[in-house]
Amino acid sequence: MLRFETAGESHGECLVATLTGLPAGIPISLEAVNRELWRRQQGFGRGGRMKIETDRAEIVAGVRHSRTIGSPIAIIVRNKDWQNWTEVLPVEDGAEDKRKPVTRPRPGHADLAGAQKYDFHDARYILERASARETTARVAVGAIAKALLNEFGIQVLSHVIAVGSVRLQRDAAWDELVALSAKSDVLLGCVDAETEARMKEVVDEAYRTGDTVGGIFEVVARGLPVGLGSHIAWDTRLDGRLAQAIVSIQAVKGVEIGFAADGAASFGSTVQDTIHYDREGARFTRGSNRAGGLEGGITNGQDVVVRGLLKPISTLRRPLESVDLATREPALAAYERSDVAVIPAAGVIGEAMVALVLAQAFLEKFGGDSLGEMRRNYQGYLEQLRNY
Ligand code: EPS
Repeated sequence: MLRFETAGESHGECLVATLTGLPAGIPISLEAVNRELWRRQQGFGRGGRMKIETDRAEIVAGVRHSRTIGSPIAIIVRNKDWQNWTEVLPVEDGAEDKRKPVTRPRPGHADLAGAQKYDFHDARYILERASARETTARVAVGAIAKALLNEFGIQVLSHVIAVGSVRLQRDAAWDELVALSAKSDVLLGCVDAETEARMKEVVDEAYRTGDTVGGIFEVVARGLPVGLGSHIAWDTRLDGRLAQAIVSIQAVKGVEIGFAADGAASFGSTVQDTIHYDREGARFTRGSNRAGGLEGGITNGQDVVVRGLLKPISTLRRPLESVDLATREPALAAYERSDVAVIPAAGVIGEAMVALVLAQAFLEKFGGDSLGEMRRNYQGYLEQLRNY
């Protein structure tokens, strides 16, 4: 069973991630992990924190001589900003007057609900962990999951299909996603330059007005075999597992598998992906991929397509109405600094989450203690499919 955990506060010493359950022998490139961390930091609309941080992974367990050794992998990403917070968030008591209590909770953030639940009168302890800074750790382990999937010809990429009300009006080709992922200058992660320019205008407006803006990212996984996940139970259905993974990303409020929203507004005759057979290639084919590569919670061999619907970030430079936790008087919500738009970064995080769920499903089906054992299991299954 592949599982991961993260720990770390946004302004603490570092972020930590562990990943357990990978077989031995998977080639790991630190450069590739760091590239993913870099991608997560990009995009027009990111805030001042990204100028402070240059996220780099330190793999401290589970990888030796550039390969996994089967034991738990542990990764650290240090927060450069920590040096500015040593007196604010010390592990031991520290000076009371150095603390930076947050008593004016931000609508939309975890501040108020978290403070009530954990019985804090300072929302700092909540926001430090609720912050999307935590996703740095997810992207680090997601890069390791991608390394496993790559060994089996599976790739996971993303792009931005909407920023505010501006939406990409065409399909994106796989090659465009590949080109996007290789770029060294990320604007808004959209494959269409004209649409991206209009997306930028929306973010510009949010900058001007002290507002924030949300959007939609799409994650596409290519190269998957038929048969990951299962229809047999609610928690084995891969669509449900992917949905949970995506909605667990900070600021994501909705998820769509394939063309779910369009499908709900259409008749069945136009929505389902018709089945055909290619005798020369001896394989089943489909007339379209509106199901997003999943039927009955099982991969059907088409691209898996998952979208995340991101609300605008809840920290606004022009703060919303709130109440001071100490006085109970009306007050404007707290503001230190924040991002204005994070949709391309959320796409990279979405890739990591999808890669982790797919790697987990892949290991359930083909798992072994070494990469070689997994390959044999996988080849045996492909043989079964060929003989079907
Ligand atoms: C983030 C770092 C944070 C925020 C953001 C994500 O840095 P700081 O709080 O120091 O500015 O920019 O977190 C939030 C969006 C949030 O609401 O907390 C990061 O590394 O992605």
